[in-house]
Order: sequence, then structure tokens, then C-alpha cells
Amino acid sequence: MSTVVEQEYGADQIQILEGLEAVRKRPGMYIGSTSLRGLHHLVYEIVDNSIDEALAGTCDHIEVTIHKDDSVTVLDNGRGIPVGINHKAGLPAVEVVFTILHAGGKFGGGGYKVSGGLHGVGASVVNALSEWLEVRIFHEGKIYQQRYERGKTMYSLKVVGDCEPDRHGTMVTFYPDGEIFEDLNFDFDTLKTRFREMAFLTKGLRITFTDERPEEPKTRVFHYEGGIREFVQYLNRSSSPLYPQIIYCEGEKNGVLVEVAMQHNDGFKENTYGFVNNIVTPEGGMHVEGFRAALTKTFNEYARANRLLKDSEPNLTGEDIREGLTSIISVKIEDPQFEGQTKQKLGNSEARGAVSSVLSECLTIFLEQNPNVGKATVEKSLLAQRAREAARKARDMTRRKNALEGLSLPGKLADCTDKDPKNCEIFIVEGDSAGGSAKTARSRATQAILPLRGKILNVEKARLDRIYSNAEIKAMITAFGCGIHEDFDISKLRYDKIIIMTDADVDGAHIATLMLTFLYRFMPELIKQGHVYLAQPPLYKIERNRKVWYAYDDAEMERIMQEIGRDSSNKVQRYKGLGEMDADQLWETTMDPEKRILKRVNIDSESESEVDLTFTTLMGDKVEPRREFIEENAKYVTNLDV
Ligand code: TTJ
Repeated sequence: MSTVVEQEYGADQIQILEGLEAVRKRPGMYIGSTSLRGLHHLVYEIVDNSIDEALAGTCDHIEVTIHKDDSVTVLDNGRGIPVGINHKAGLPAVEVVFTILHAGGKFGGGGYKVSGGLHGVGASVVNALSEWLEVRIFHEGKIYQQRYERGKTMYSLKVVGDCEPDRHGTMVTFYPDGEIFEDLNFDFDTLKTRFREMAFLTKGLRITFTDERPEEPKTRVFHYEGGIREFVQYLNRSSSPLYPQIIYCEGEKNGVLVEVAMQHNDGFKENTYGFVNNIVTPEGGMHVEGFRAALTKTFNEYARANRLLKDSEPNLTGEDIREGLTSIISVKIEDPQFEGQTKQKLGNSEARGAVSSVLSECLTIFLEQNPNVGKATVEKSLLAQRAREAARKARDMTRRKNALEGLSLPGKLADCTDKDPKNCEIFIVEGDSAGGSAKTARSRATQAILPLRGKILNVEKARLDRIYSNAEIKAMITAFGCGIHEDFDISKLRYDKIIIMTDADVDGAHIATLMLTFLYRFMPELIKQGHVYLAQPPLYKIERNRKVWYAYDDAEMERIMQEIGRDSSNKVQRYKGLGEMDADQLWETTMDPEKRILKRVNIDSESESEVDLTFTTLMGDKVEPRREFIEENAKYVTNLDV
């Protein structure tokens, strides 16, 4: 197996190069984009190969290191990529893996492979898009090595040294090509989050992640013996669980490996995350359908059998049962088919039956053995059922009212006169007094003002019936004009920009996040399509000889002081709230489209589940995680000078 032969470079090799040349010409076709996201993709592609080895049960440690020069090393303790000759290609198997397009996932055959899944374009794509890549294999006391530059083999696979006789594994170091990628600045947090997720999904696997770029290198170790059970615990960490247990089921059916973990919290949102071969499926699919069907059926059977639901009462709906439920559905399948607009929806119908049958069987037994879970869940579902009924009535009422009376705008709204939404913006202003100044200051033609009183309702902590009857929320919904949830219609949006204007302090930040939470949960498209902004009122006013400067943060204040010279005649005022500015100042510093700074709120779709988590974390009961969020809030917001 381990003989190394010199190869001749003939026609086969020329074909290989043409294949990899195609990858370099159209990188987007293989890794989605050449932005930071594509760059991260390279790392996932390589790590996925080691994860496959872990799934085969022959690797329990993966080390990922970002070096100072932005090269990345992935090291595992698996069996090692075979070094023997692959007869079809006439090359060592390892060289096939790195130089022949699409050889990656299929190689070796059989078993559940993450590298053959949604992203699985293989190691050769990473090789093609790297300025250089080196692979080392530890096998039977020897270290084998090969190097490639922009996909071209630099020398035949060779033995470069000895290792301990029982050592085995694969090590790959690559340096992404600066001619291809716009940005080589790997983001520690993005990679960290993905590695944590991978470790949760592969129980027992240890992933060590080191960033050597900072002065003080950073290392994180992810290792979860409980796998997705610990994932659910982690997701529920800042909410209050309804019962202490984590429901867990595992089984295999028709070639589909099924794992489900779940727990209710006392909140109202459903958090279901489906994974296929360790890849998240934001659009769900057959595995999630099977999960929902089994959950609804099993809980209803349990409720009837235990007289928690009377014969005269209707069944609990799935939606009611899933209120406040956090769940992970992870399936491993040999040949996953992805469908839907973004190819993120599992199409294999055998997955539906497999999840449904594994879960029904196991959940029935679990509920018999844990009656506290059954009872608490059914009681919560009954409350949800009643609230849903009340909410439906409240909504029908407002719908009917709108149909009869036409849209009547809220009394507190000072609307603009221009009727073309493209020209219009609405300021949502914290407090009646700041609202008053804003009404005086605004440009009436295009700027509308909606003052809101105090803290708006936290929609993460209230049921729908209360949300729909809340005055501030109703005012926003009618003012925007575009409806919510399934009634949402962006073409009816009455303003191009929705600008949240709050005090520049911790309370203001909290109110802004409550507002964003509402928008994110009820009209996410407004955020996704870039209609939502945060106004940036100044923190300081500096006055000298009747000249005035405004500073929007401490650094700017320092700069201004340096520029004009520190002088006792400088008058510095720290703004604590919008109310301290008069109408002219508010206009000049925060509202005038010519001078103001706006921050556009965006959601990075790559980390949408993380954003989701952020909102849940933020709005949960525990104080500590919320404070952290407010401090890091700026991450979800990009600067936009208008
Ligand atoms: C394949 O089947 C025979 C035994 O070895 C299996 C294998 O290839 N294992 C394997 C590959 N472990 N680790 C890898 C691997 C690791 C990295 C970092 C990169 C790549 C492309 C593969």
C-alpha cells in the first residue's frame, strides 16, 4: 500500500489541470463566492473530510489552526488518506483527492459522509483556490508529503521522515490565493461557531481551534459527550426550561440514521433546527416533516390516554405543542437530495418515515417514564391553544375593521405629505418629548414621526393575543402599511426607510433591540431587504467662540479636541438623551439627510441561526447574556453614511 512510485506526467495530468483551471476561472460556481464567506468555505471543505473520518468511528480529534500568515492547518488522527496507487487514475489516492475534481466525497465509498453533502465540492477545489497546499499523512511509522501550487503538483508523493509507529492521521496546510479571494481575514467567531456546531453534531469528537494571529494566541476546545443533547441545553441556556430533562431519541431506519433532542422552555417561539449530514437545512424538508408529524401524533395520543385532553376537546395542533420548543433533528443519509430555492431543503422521502417512526416509538416510551414532561407540555399546549384562538379573534377584528373603514393611521403619527414611498422615511422615536422635537425638526414632505411611549412590548415574552392588542405595536403595523406574517406585502410599505431613533445610552440600546426583535419576528423581510436603520445621535457637543462641533463617539471627541486645541473656553456637553437637544440640533445632527449618519441593520444569512439565537438570548430572562449583546450589538449593523 505504501510504495511510492515516480509518475510520468502525460495526458491524464493535462486533463486534471484543465479541471482545476475551471475552478479558478469560476470559483463562485464551486464555493458560492470569493468573499469572506467563500474563504470560510475552504476551511469547512477540508474539515468535513476529517468529520467523515470521525463519523466512521476512526478519528476523535481534529485540530484547526489559523497561522499568523493567514494559512490554515487541519490535522486529524484518522486513518490517513491512502497513499497507495489508485489504479484508475494511476496516481496515489491522496493525489487523486487533491487534484481531480469531484473525487472528494465519493472516494472510499459507502458510509455517511458530510463531505458529499450540500457543500461537498471536495478538497481539490480548495487546492485549486490555494496559492499553495501541503498534505502530510502519518502512516505506519512514515510521514508522506506532497505540495501543490494553485492546484499544480510540485513533486511526487514522498516520504519526508519517520513518525511513531502507531501514529496515524492527515494534516493539510493551505494558503488561500489572494488572486481569488477579496479578503483573507478569517473571522474567528464565525469559524468558532461552526466548529462548536460540528462538535455538538458529532458526539465524542474533540475539535481544538487555535488562532495564532493575535499577540496572545486564542484556543477553544469543543467536545460534547452528550452531542445534540448538549446542543439543546446550550440553545436553551438563557431561557427557563419547562422541565429538567432533555428528550433524546436515536435510531436507524431504511438506511437513515436519526437523532433527535428537544426541550421546551417557558417562552413562545419554536426553535427547530434540522441537519442533514451535519449541514443545517434552513428550509427544513422531509426530516423536519417527519419530526413534526410524530411529535403531534405522540403528544395527542399521550394526552388522550392520560385524560389530559377530554373526548369532547379537539386535538392539540402541532403549532401549540411546539410553542417554546427547542429541538435538533439530525439525520445522516448516504445520498442526500437537496431541493428548494436555495437547495437547503431535504428531499429524500425515506427521511420522513425514518424520523417519524424512530421518534414516535422512543417518545411514547419516554413520556411513560417521565410523566412530568408529558403533563407540563400538554398544559402549555392547552394555554397556547387558547391564546391562539384569542389572537385569531383579535386579528379578524382588525382585518374587518380595516376592510370597512380603510386604513386609519394611528393618532400619534405625524405623517409626511409626499405619497411616493420611495421618497419617504419614518422615524420611530423613543418618548413623547423627543417625538415633539422631531415633529418640529422634520422635513414635513418626506419625514414622518411616530413617537412611542417607553419600552415597547417584548415580543419574545408575550403570546400573540397580547402582542396584537398592544397599542405601540398596532401603531407601527398600521403606519408601515405592509402587514405582518402571512399578510406581509412589501409593495404596500409606506416608507422606504424605517429609522429607529433612541437615546445613545444603554436604555436606548435596549429599546432599539426590542424594536428590532419585533421587526425581525413579524416582518423579517424589512430587515433583509435593507429598509431598517438606526439613527446615530451625537454623544457630545463641543462649543468654542460660537462655533459648534458634534462628536458621535469618544474617539471623535478626542480628535476634535486635538484639532481645535484643548482650551478652558471649550464647552463640552455630554448628551444623555435626545430630549436634551432642541429641534434645530436634532435636525442638524441626526435627521438631516445631508449630514446625519445612519446604520443599516442587516442579517448575515450565513449565521441566521446564530442571529436567531441572539434575539432569543437577548430577550430571555437572564440578565448577563443580554448585557453582553448590547455591547456587541454593533456586529449586526453595518455603517452607512448617508
Ligand atoms: C478513506 O478510507 C480509507 C481510510 O482512510 C480514509 C480517509 O481518507 N480518511 C481521512 C481523510 N481522514 N482524514 C482525511 C482528510 C483530512 C484532511 C485534513 C483533508 C482531507 C482532504 C482528508
